[in-house]
Amino acid sequence: MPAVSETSLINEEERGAGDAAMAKKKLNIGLIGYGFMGRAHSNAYLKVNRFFDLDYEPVLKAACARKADKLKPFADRWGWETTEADWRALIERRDIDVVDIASPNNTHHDIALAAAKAGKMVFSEKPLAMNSAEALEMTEAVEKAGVPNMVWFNYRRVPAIAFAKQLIDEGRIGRVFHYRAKYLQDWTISPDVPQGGQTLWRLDADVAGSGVTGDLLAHSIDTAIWLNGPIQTVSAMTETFVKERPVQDDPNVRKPVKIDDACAFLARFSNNTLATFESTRYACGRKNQNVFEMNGEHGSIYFDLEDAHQLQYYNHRDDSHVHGWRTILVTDSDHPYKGHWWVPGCVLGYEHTFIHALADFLKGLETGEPAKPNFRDALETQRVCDAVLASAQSGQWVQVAT
Ligand code: SOE
Repeated sequence: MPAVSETSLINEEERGAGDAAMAKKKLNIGLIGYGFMGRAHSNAYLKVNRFFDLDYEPVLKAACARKADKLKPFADRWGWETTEADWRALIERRDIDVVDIASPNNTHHDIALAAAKAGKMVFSEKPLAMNSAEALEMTEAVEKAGVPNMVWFNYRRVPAIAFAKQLIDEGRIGRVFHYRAKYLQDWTISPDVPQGGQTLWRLDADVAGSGVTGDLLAHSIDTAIWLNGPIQTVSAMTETFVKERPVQDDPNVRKPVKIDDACAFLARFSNNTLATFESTRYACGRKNQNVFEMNGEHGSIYFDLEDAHQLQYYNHRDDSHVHGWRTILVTDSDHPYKGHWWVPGCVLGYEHTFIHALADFLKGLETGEPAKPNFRDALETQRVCDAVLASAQSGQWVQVAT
C-alpha cells in the first residue's frame, strides 16, 4: 500500500465519520510542466473519478514550472491549488504524494531520481529518458525506493488497441508472422519551423534526446511489445531532411539540426515475428497516423489512430465464402473502458486515453496489482530506441540490450 501524505489523511478525517464509507483516499499530485502534456494530465486528474469508481482521488495540489507568467494562468485554468517555481521545492513538500513529470525529456532523469529518493510515487511522460542509461538509473531508483511508478504511454489505453490485445490474448489470430507499424505526422516539413524553446524542444536533440525515434516510434514500440512480446534485433536507417533551422528564441540564428526527422527499421521479435516500423514528421497529410497491422495464422488485425474508434479484424477461420475484413466499432459497453462512458456508438477521443491510464494506475494501487507500463517496461522500449539509433549510425544489425 503506497504512502499517502499526512495532509491527505487529515483531509480525510476532517470529512467526518458520516462520509467515511464513501471517502476517497486523497492522492496529492505535484505536476511539473504546463504544456501539451501538462494539460492532458490535468484533465485526467479532474475527470477520472467522475467516470471510474476508485478508492483513490487525485488532488491537483501543486503545479510547477520556472516561468511564472505561463504557470499562473495554467494553474488557474485547471484548478491547481498552489504553484512552485522549482521542482526541488515541490519534491521537498510533505503534502505531495505523486510527482508527475510532464516537462521536456532532458529533465526526466534528475527529477525522477530525486522524487524516488523522497519516497514519492513517480509518473513520467514518454519517452522515459534521453537514453537507456538514464532510464536504467531511473528504473533502479523507483524500484529501490519501492514507489509506485508509471509512464504515460497513453495509446495502450485507446479502447480499440486494448481490444486488439484482448483478441490476441483470446488466441484469435494465433501465431503472429508479421507486425507492421507506421507513425506519421507532417508538422515539421517547413524549414522555417524553429527548433528549441518553449514549445519546439522536440526538434532540439539536446533536450529531446532524439527525433521521431524517441517521440513517435517509442509509442509504436511500447504498443508492439505489449501486443507481441520483446523485440530482439533491429536494423535501422534515419535521415535529417532539414539540416538547419532557426532557433525559436532568436529567429535570425540558424543552427544545425541533430534529430532524426525520419526513421525506418526492420525488427525481429523474440517469438520470430518479422516486423517493419516507420516514422516521420514529413508525411504530407498525415497528422497523427499511428498505425499497426498484425498478420497471424488465424487472422489479422489493423488499427489506425486517425480512425481510433474502429478495429479492423480478419478471421481466417470463417467459412471461405464469407471471408472479409470486419470493421468493429469499438464503442459497446463490453469493449475495454467503454462501459465507464457513454452509450454505444458515442466515440471517445485522445484525452480519454490519459484518463484510462490514470484509472488503471489508481485501480492498481487499490488492488495491489500495479498497472503497466511502469518504468521497467519503458526501459525496455528505451533500449529498443537506443538499438535503433545505434543501428542507423553503424549500418549494422543491433541486438536489443536486456
Ligand atoms: C509529437 O508531435 C506528439 O505530440 C508526441 O510528442 C505525442 O507523444 C503524440 O501522442 C502526439 O504527437
